[in-house]
Amino acid sequence: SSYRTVYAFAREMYPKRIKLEMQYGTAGFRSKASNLDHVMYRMGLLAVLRARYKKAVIGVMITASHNPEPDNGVKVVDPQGEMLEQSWEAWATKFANVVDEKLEDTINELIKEFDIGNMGDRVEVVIGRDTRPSSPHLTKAVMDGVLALAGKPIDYGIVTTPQLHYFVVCKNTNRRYGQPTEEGYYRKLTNAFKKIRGNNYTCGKYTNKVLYDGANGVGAKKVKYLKEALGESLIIDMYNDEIIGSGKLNYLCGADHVKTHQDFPVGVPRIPNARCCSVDGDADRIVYYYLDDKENIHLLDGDRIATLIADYLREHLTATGISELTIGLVQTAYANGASTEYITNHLNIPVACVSTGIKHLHHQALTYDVGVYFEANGHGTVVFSNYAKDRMKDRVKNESFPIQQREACEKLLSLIDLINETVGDAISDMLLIETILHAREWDITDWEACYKDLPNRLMKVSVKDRNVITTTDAERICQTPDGLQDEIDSLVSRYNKGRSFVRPSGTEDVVRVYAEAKSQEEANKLAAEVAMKVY
Ligand code: NG1
Ligand code: ZN
Repeated sequence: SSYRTVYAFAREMYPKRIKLEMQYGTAGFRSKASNLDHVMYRMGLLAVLRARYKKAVIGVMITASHNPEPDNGVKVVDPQGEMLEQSWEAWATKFANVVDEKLEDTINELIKEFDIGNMGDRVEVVIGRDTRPSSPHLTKAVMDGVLALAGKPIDYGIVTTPQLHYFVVCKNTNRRYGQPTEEGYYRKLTNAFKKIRGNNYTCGKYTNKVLYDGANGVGAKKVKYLKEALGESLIIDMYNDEIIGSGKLNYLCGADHVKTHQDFPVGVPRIPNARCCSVDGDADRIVYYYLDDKENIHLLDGDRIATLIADYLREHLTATGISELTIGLVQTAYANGASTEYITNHLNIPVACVSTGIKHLHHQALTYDVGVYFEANGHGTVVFSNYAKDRMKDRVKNESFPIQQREACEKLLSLIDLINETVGDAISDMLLIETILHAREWDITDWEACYKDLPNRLMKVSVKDRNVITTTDAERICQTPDGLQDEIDSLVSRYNKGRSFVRPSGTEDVVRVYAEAKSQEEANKLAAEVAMKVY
């Protein structure tokens, strides 16, 4: 039977050699690549079962995003491009951790729990990988897992995480979302971009050139195709495109480095006031920044990107005249307090705060007709309801409405084509940001002038068991250990514009401490004081 194959494969090719317990977290599994053979094989198995259960195509992405090059990881992508459903995360964890001898039993348990009857269906699992040297080997392990349960693996090779999400959605929507190929992806984005931009490449203070840091990863490889398709409409000066295996992936460059260390990346020329952006190792995040005349870096992070986008979309949404359409912006507790204040009081757009992890943001964003969501680290996108899309399509066609309203609808529909609604996408986000800056005729300092960030500090604290800390209210309040929240409150109350919270990381074995206050010294001090309470 096929089960004998599953077990034989597991024992002979991908035996579980390590004791290390792994947990499927907000970013799937992450570890040293050498620990992951059996995990990949088992995620291949799980993906087939998930595909049979959902009667749809499932995705598997092999990447450790912004982590160092020797790491790797895996995430399962659900049919509509979302992250794997929460109830199956526990199954993924179980699959990864059972001993080889129990693997078949676990498969049978899952089949029984979800009553998966169609075990003969030759379901498709689409697989993508980043540029890590370990990724080809780990891809083979996933494919063998898929084959062991008689699924059909489709290997897309090296692609960005958002490209893989896009392929899954294209396949599951009968190509209504686009063609499930790389060419289809570039065509969709660049056609929309060029259509909106027209022939006016520069406008006011906006210049059509951006310095792009590819983090020596897939984001560099892929932008080459984009550059060609965009031509003169946007000149992307690409830096940090080392060959695979150079060891330089994310090293002193990339979105995570720039955001975490507020440090200008190596490999990008230090030109004062030039608009720069960095993506991360799987190109699902982006941040912008520039150096001023004194060589100080100014960071424009996910919060800034979100406000830029939300303000612009709101303006167009109002112009459509379809008054019942709602817009909302979703943040996490890591969003800078000044951004929340600006959105709420100046833009008058409702803001929701949810727990860390893109699935929570995405989920909340779906409750609006236009839902903008970004994590401060630059991961985010916009989602539109089908209702909004249909209403706008109707209005474009209906000549009884004023021309301005119909044009606003048309513009928004083009913007939707420019946006990867499935997940945060550095390349699509960049094109959207460039489109808005162009429309506003802004240089990067105009964008920055919208509001002033509160000084803040993010720290990591290593503790014996990070899970003794539990939180509520979108992670802003500690429930346990007893008394910790009171201590934080009392520290915070001594600071001007003070705010602080702690939570266990979902991706690292640490507790994160965040603090903001009126001055950098105060933010640092508050973070250090709160960290002391966590030890
Ligand atoms: P954790 O490790 O749970 O804080 C980090 C990021 C998230 C998100 C995930 C990856 C911070 C503070 N946290 O989560 O925003 O990007 O990694 O999915 O940046
Ligand atoms: Zn990433």
